[in-house]
Amino acid sequence: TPRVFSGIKPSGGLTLGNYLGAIKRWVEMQEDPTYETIYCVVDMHAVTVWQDPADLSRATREVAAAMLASGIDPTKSILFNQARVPGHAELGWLFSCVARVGWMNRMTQFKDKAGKNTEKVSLGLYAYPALMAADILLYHATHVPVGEDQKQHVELTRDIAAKFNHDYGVDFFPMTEPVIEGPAMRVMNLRDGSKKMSKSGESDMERINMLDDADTIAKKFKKARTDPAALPTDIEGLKDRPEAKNLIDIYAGLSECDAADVLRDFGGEGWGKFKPALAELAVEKLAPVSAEMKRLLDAPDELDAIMKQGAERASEIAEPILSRTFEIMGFVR
Ligand code: AQP
Repeated sequence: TPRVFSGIKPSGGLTLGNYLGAIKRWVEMQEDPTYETIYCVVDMHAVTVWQDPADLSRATREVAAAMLASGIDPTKSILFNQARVPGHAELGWLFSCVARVGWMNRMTQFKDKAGKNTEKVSLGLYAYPALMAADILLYHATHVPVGEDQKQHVELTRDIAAKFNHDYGVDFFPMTEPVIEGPAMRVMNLRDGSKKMSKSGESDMERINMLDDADTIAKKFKKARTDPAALPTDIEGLKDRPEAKNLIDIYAGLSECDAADVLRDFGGEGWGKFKPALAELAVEKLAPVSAEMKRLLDAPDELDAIMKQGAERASEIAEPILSRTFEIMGFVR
């Protein structure tokens, strides 16, 4: 059966981008009987930038809670955190020796995050795509649902698999497909429509957090940047209006329809009408999820037990694949 793997970094509170671009679609894939689904809190990726230890623990549980509260069912999917399965780090090292420095140099996310001053960034941030390839290929995952921002890293995963297979003359690692669908595949920053909405962006006003309360959500949408023109009546009218497009895409993502449907209802209206409707919709969709997240965060033992059990199931799949990888490479173990 096709196997799905995806992960979220516990590098801060989760955003609406993570929810619409990742978690919501993971639930859909879980419910599709064609797939076996593995979802991971990728804590080892989080420490590519500084994480206060207490924050890392909290964020790890928050990501797990968000997945569970959104409908990830640990009896249907494997849900665990990466640090509990050492095979990720082991295969990550082996893949660091397969990947080429030139490939890493082309990763736009690294360039965005590191800026010009690479003296100050960790080696891990640079090597992160090799660990991500290991996360996926440790399970021979065939499909990776991700936001558009991660497409380049999934392509790199294929390059690593192909080079490994070629160099060792085997047909061992599969060619993983990125699965990028839906209107909200890229949720943008509320203050700057050219940047994506990120957990670790500078200002809290630029993102909606999954745990934001109703008033905060309303305030953030009200202050979201837009141009002064009214909403267009068709999607053609969204060209060169990134902030307008973003808010309409968010509405479409939350209400599970297309931008064209949203414009059929709101085309010609002003932002004064649309923004409160958007805030109301976001609150309606997020409130039950955040209430359940809070309940789970008050029961860390329950969360930890679920992640531990998930890690045991993940290890059962990973171990034979990792052993075979060592064997193919000629390690004496
Ligand atoms: N803005 C977004 N729109 C759509 N999808 C998004 N994802 C993240 N932001 C958006 C998707 O969420 C999944 C998990 O991402 P991640 O948390 O592992 O890493 P990230 O993409 O680096 O997320 P952030 O929020 O930007 O974290 P920081 O600020 O810490 O780097 C992925 O599937 C991603 O596509």
